[in-house]
Order: sequence, then structure tokens, then C-alpha cells
Amino acid sequence: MSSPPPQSMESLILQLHDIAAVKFGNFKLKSGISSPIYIDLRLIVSYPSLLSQISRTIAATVPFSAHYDVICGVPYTALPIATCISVASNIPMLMRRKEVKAYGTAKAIEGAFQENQVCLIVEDLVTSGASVLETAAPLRAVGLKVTDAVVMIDREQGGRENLAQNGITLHSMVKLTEMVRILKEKGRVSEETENMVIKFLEENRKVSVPPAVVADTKLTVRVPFEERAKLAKNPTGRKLFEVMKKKESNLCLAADVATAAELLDIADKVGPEICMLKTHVDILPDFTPDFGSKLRLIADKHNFLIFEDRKFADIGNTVTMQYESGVFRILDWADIVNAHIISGPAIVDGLKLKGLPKGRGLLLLAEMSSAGNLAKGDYTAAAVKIAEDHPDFVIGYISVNPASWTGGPGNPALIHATPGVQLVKGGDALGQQYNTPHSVISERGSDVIIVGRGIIKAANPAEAAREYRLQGWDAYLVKCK
Ligand code: 5BU
Repeated sequence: MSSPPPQSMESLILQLHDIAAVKFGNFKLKSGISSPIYIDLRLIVSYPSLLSQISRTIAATVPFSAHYDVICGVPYTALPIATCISVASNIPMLMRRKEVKAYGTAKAIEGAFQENQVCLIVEDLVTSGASVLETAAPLRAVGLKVTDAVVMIDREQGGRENLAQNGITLHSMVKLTEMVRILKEKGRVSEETENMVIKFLEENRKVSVPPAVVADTKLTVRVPFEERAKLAKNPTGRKLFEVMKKKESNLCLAADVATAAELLDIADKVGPEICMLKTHVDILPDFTPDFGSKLRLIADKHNFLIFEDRKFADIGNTVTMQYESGVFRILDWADIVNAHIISGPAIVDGLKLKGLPKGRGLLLLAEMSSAGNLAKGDYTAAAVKIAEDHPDFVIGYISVNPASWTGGPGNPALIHATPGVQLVKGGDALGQQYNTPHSVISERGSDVIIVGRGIIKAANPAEAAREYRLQGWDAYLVKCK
């Protein structure tokens, strides 16, 4: 954005205090909690010079390198701020109608724009980030890209993190603690008041986005794979995102065929369509020690990753041996393995000891697709905690309905892969339950569809794989808008 002369932050904050847009005392907030500070920025429309100064300072907060085609204020308080920024920077503005539900028939976004244009959101105050998300959803629903939001005051109560989880970087003119510090330095408030505000913030650090807002936004606001590749801390996790983007494929083949020879044959045929091939190596009667290197050649030829669905479940010391040794020597050839967390977090430490030096990645079983399975609730939450504790090795989850998790699919650096996928909903005679690619990716918030019999039992597996790839990728594109 253009660079107006930055106003003195101190002067702006003192003026806000002068007009009583920032007040100290004991205030009951909408949520019912008592706060020692109250901020009402609606007042600034009555002070045009201050409004103009604030708008220019907010605009200067956005990085110079960034480019925006349009800007949109969060109704209502930020509308005049957005208008001032638009007029001063000559960037067209859009308006979001607050009364219209994001997906209603009436127009939710007013103004002229084109699909794929980049829109900057402007907001006055961010607490949880819910209002920004409520504005981002209809903007994204009409095809605009929303990657950044700029706010006058960040209350530092989880908004930055909640927005980041939804692919939006928050830029703030000033943080609440900084503002209070300035007011104290200038003799406007006592040290005691400052400490009360700090204590209040510490006790109310994490304000979560209301579930209804999450439900409205989370399925349309996933971060694109190329961005997630940059966030991944494990080389295999990063590579998987990159392969998905490059091949436009979020399809994993579950190659549960009768022999190793058949597996290598189908891997070569279906290879161009998949980002990952999943094996159960212990079902192959003709397994030989050179199986891994043969499969690796095919994987390199078609650029897919190899995932051995070993489902490790033992104590840390035992899994190191199961991973590295025995007949199968999984560590030598599988890019990715998975593990149950039933034995506790040390299973990850054990596998990591062997896998990390080779750049391998691990998926944790957070949910399963089979009827009556016990991986739910606290168990799923425990898997998330363990994954977050090992970002260098855990690349994501086997999950079934991450959209239903508290906070949704969560950390964009981690991948969700979902088994139990066929073109029509249903199941088999032994407890497997199937959802469609669209349901898994766009409704349930997963990233990768794992398909076995839907492809291997088809008359033409390569053609069937193509159909699954196209459906899976279409569902992903819908979700990124
Ligand atoms: P299907 O033929 O698409 O039903 O094969 C599903 C594959 O995914 C099969 O290899 C299972 O072992 C694997 N799977 C699963 O179905 N459900 C799960 O929860 C997990 C793995 Br974990």
C-alpha cells in the first residue's frame, strides 16, 4: 500500500483516550465477564481529523510488498475507516451486507469485483477474530481471495491465532498492552490499572470463535496446499503438499491387492493420478527384500509418496524395531507410516528416533472409518495434542470428520487423510463405512481421500482413479475459495 506519513502512535492513542473511546473502570462485557477496560471506536466518526489520521496509520501498517485489488470493512464500525483508506489509497472498496446470510440469495457483497481478486479486510478491533471470519466467508464465497486483515487494535485474546488457522494474517496498528503502556507512560492511567488490564488479558487469553461462526466459515476457508507446504515442518509433509499441488491430486490409492507383483503393476498404471500410495505390506505372499526399491522406482517415476499403513501400536522401544527391522524393513522404503496413540506419546518418540534422521513422516490415527470404533472425543483430542507436540515428525492425521473437531481441522501445517471413500455412500459387510469424495473433502474438512476397492475392483482402475482424483480435486477447489 502507499505510505502516508505515519502519525505518532502516541498522539493517536492519547486522542482516543481524550474522546473516551478508551475507558477504564469496571465494565460488564456482552459475554458476561467484567473487564477493566472498554473500547468503543464507533465514536471516531464524530472526529473527522482523528478518523483520517487513524485510517492513514492503519493503511501504513500493511506491508509495502502486499498488493490488494479491493478492500472491505467489517460492518459497521470499520466501514468509515475502510472508506478513508480506499479514498486515500485509490483502492476500490466493497461492502458486506450484514443482514444477508453468507449463502442467501440476496447479494451479500456490494460493489464491483472479479473472481480471484485479492481483498484486504479492515477491522477496528479484534478479540477472537469471529467478525473478520464472518466477513471473509461471503467474500470467499463470491470468489475473492482473502489472505490478510488489518486492524486498529488487537486485544491479544486469540484473534491472531484463530485467523491464522483460517488462512488470514492479521496486521495490527497497536496491541492492547502496548496501548495501555503508552497511556501509563503519559500519566493517563496508574500502574495499578495497567496491571489490572494485563491480568485481565492473561486470564482471558484465548477467546474462541463461536461454533456457529466456525460452522459458517471453516469449510470454505482452508489454506491452499502451496501455502501449507511452506508451513510444514517435516520434509515429507512438505513434499506431500507440493506433490498434491503439482499433480492436482488429493487421491491416495489403498493398494490392497493379492500379490506384490499385482501391486507394482497397479502402482504403475494408477501412478499418474495419485499423490500417495498406501500399502499393507504384510498381506503380500510374494514379498521379497527388493519390493521397496521396486516400488520406489515407480513412485519416483510418477511422483507419489509411499505410505505403509502399519498402524504401529506398541511401546516406544518395540516400535523402533518393528519399524526398522524384520522381514519388511519398512523404514527403508516407506516415506510415511502411521501409529495408534493407545500406548501413549512415547510411540512417537520411538518412531521418530528412526524416522526423523531419514526425513520420514508419521500420521497419527485420530479417528477411524469402521463402525463402532473407539477413536473419538478425548481420544481424538489426545492425538491432536501429541501431533502438535511433534511438528518435526508428525505430518498429520488419519481422520474421518475433522470439521466436527473443536476448532475444526486445525493447524494448516498438518494433513488430514481419510479412508472409507467411494463414489456412493454405503459400507461393506465387515464394518467399513463409505463417504463420497465431496463429503470427505468439502463437508468433513479432510485433505486426502484414501480409496481402495473403489479403484482396485473397478474394471479399469486407471480410469476409476482419474474419476476419484477429479472429484477429490474439485471438492478441494470449492473449499479454497
Ligand atoms: P477400501 O477398500 O477403500 O475400504 O480400503 C480402505 C483402506 O483404508 C484399507 O486399506 C484399510 O485398511 C484402510 N483403513 C480404513 O479403511 N479405515 C481406517 O480407519 C484406517 C485405515 Br486407519
